[in-house]
Amino acid sequence: MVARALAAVVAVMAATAVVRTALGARYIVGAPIGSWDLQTNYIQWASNIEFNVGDQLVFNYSRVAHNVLEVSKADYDSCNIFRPIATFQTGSDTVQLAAVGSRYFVCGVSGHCVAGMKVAVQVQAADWPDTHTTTQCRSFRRGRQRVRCSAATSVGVESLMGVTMGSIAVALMALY
Ligand SMILES: [Cu+2]
Repeated sequence: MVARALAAVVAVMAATAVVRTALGARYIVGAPIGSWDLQTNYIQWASNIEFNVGDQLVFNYSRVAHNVLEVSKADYDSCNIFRPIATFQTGSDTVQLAAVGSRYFVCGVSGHCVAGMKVAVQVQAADWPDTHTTTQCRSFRRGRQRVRCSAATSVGVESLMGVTMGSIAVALMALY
């Protein structure tokens, strides 16, 4: 019975880990005070957020008034809008932050970048613990059914699962 319960827990935790790796945070550029416009201070906006790999930027704006160009650092600094790395112009554009490093975006409408419509984000490695002491549990029967747990150190996303499973197993142990 405990083994079946643990198997269910393992399945649930595995599913959760996949979802959490696939879905990062979603940041609407300029929100909550502003959006992608000529009024928002994007240096201030970005300074309040820690961007991680797997997160998304969403640019919401009027497509008749603005657009979004991803540019190099040099073109971001000089507001050169003539050699974009990527162009977005739907009015609601999602940009994946898929790798560690800096990303630079400007509005490509003449004069808007110079007026401050530019945002730079520094993307860091996702917040997974690199190493973690995890607890592994197995059920066994000696007189009555119990769960035995042992500690181990492991690496990566699985370690987070291990910690959560361990704490749930401890909670299960308390039931027996
Ligand atoms: Cu603009």
